[in-house]
Amino acid sequence: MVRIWGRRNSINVMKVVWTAEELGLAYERVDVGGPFGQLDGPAFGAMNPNRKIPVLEEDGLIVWESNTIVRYLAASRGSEGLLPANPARRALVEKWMDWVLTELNPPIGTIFIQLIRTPEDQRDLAAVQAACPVADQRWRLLDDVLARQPYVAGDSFTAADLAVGPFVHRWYHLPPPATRAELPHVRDYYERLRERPAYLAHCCLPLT
Ligand SMILES: N[C@@H](CCC(=O)N[C@@H](CS)C(=O)NCC(=O)O)C(=O)O
Repeated sequence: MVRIWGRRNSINVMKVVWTAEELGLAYERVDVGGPFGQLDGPAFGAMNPNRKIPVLEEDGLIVWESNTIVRYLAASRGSEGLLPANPARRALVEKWMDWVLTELNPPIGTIFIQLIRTPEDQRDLAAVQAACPVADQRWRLLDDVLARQPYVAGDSFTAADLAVGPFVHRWYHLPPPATRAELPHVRDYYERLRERPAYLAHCCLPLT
């Protein structure tokens, strides 16, 4: 049985839970992190010395780093659809997973942490203002891609969408002064993702 450690409002936990659901896996999720704590304890530290969520546990195997967990789940279940075995086709999926970590997450993470997780009187609005145009640039790049194809890595739903999707909901629900450029293809993509029950149930949560 798969066990996923992490609170459900963590974007990286969402990605993993959504993957498990898309694969039809039986799994158990344990609330840790954020208000649930426990990341500082010795038991959690033995699983993940980074003291971050998510962590996946299966038959004695422990995996941390959400994208690696997504790849492990897809590959171990032989899901060619989510993660092709062919190296070239696989690279077209994986490059977007890395893009999320290195390009998309930093500006969105800054805006999210400041506007949602930081008390109003302690917010760094200059950091938000600096991050908004960077985020806009990242989304415009994706909008151009989605003008030519329905999913991030091509014509079908893949692990690239599992990495990008949770950010799309987050982006559309950030409050002012977060700004949002008009992005017709990202908007259509968001509607396409919302047709997937597991995306709606696990990634379209109120921002907390
Ligand atoms: N690169 C890591 C990032 C993990 C991470 O930053 N997790 C955050 C939640 S999204 C965390 O553990 N925060 C501490 C907490 O929840 O208490 C991954 O993709 O798994």
